[in-house]
Amino acid sequence: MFRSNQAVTERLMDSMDLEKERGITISSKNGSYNFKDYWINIIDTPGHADFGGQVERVLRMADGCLLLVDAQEGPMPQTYFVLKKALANSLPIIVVINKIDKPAARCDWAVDQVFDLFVKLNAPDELLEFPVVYASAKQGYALRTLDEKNSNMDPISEMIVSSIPAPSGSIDAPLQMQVNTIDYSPYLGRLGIGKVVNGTLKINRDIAVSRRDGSISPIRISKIFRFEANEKIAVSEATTGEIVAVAGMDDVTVGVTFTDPLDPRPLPLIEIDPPTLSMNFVPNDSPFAGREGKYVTSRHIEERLSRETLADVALHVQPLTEGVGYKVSGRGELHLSILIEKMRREGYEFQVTRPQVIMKEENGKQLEPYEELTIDVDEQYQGVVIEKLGKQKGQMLEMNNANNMAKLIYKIPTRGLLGFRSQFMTDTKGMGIMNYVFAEYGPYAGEITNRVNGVLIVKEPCTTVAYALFNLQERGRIFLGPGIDVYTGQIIGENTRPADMVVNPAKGKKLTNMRASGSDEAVILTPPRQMSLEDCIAYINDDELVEVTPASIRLRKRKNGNWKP
Ligand SMILES: Nc1nc2c(ncn2[C@@H]2O[C@H](COP(=O)(O)OP(=O)(O)OP(=O)(O)O)[C@@H](O)[C@H]2O)c(=O)[nH]1
Ligand SMILES: [Mg+2]
Repeated sequence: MFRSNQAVTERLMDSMDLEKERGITISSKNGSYNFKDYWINIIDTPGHADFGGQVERVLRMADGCLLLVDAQEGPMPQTYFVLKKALANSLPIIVVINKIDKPAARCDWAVDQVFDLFVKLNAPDELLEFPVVYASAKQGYALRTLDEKNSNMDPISEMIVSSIPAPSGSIDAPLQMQVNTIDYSPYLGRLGIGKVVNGTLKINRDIAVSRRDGSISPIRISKIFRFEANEKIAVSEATTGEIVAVAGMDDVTVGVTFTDPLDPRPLPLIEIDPPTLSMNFVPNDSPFAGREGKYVTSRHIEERLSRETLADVALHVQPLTEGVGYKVSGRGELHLSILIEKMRREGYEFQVTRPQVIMKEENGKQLEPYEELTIDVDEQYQGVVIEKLGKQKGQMLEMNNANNMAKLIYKIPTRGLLGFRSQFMTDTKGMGIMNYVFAEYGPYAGEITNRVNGVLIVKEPCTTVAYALFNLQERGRIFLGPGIDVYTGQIIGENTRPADMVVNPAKGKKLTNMRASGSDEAVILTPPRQMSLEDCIAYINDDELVEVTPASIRLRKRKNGNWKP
């Protein structure tokens, strides 16, 4: 779709800032391209299990799937998850073994692993003969067989044309288009994205909308856009099989159907797996409240959260029964922390509590969510990882060692994974890969301690001083540097002991007339431990909060907790 002189960035469809920064897809995107006489619509989905809610709903727009598998790593837990969803929707599947340029690529092995996965998921026999294409997305070529030479992606497009049927549906049937994704444009407001399943959608015609609650009411669509390459092009109508974005319905939500007012035929609602993790979002009541944020009231927070639930059906928001604030439930740590990060960048300021997994009760027994965790790690770090996972109540299901690498598969309570990622990255010096996916609800695994150490708490408002921090280093690990304003109750470090300790990070040296010649003037500080948003969320206890503003992330003690200045 691009002229030869056009610059095309890597990972073109990962257009959000956060996606570029983190190198992962967060939101599903649409695009399309021309191949010979065909117009091929593509939908990119996130792979990470925390965003699985999106996979469930965008699959409704698809007539087939490309299942991407790394030629060296083989299928991942999320491959299992997305394949399960694709099979449940009876979609034809093309397996793309990607990254064949990697020196350690093992294509035949990867195909065998995918086959095993199909079998494990009870795929119908006809799907077991899935078509396979080999590719290097990075170098821009695809191959039908490993021994051929080729320098373009045509084999994939040919395979799409030959193995994925054109959209079914009839232009003459009454209109049906279900909204599967929401996009937002500052000029047009909310856009509903979906596939025209039957009939034709036209602007400024009377159509009906069937909402999630079953009500049907008239509506007018003011604009229709089709996706060409990665852009939106305005059109006056869209017919059966096209994936389009429509403007004009301000409160459009995922799941609504646009249909014929004379013969309304709502499409079935989309089923979404339930959330497993929740956190409270409360207005900021720290001494620094309102200093850095643009939107700070509980009204602002509510408005923003309810806007998010319109677009993200895997997210649930309820007002708290005790106190002001909202209980926000989602699919995992990443799902919620991305939401927090998005809000913070938009100018919101608020506080969040320690994440809680969502328990269930069955026959009087308490059940909690478990994940299947897969770890690939250099053998030298295997011991420390196994030890940590044991403490987190993980049960090892499988362990395979080959070429100095260990592959570990665990079943572990979702609770046990909170904050584990950053620990894992440190323990394995960034050389490990971990992936997890929701497995099932199982028996409560017992107490899991998220940290054994107490914290260092600021006694009174002050500005941190290097000399004081230097002395505090002996007591624990410091989270911030000198010259920073802090307040009573703020957490600035971790104690080496289990108890909390109240400290004064501004305590200067007693001045005397006697000065040793310069030697004690300059102190050398250990660099502070940088805590990311995810680190902070995983770190706090029940009597603590993470204060989130556009400029800062602070840890603090709750006001009415056991702690006293
Ligand atoms: N060597 C090699 N690396 C590749 C190839 N394709 C992608 N990568 C790299 O793999 C990494 C992940 O690529 P993405 O396109 O973000 O993968 P993804 O499956 O979309 O990831 P999520 O959307 O987060 O699930 C990037 O660093 C790419 O540069 C390939 O053909 N060869
Ligand atoms: Mg991606």
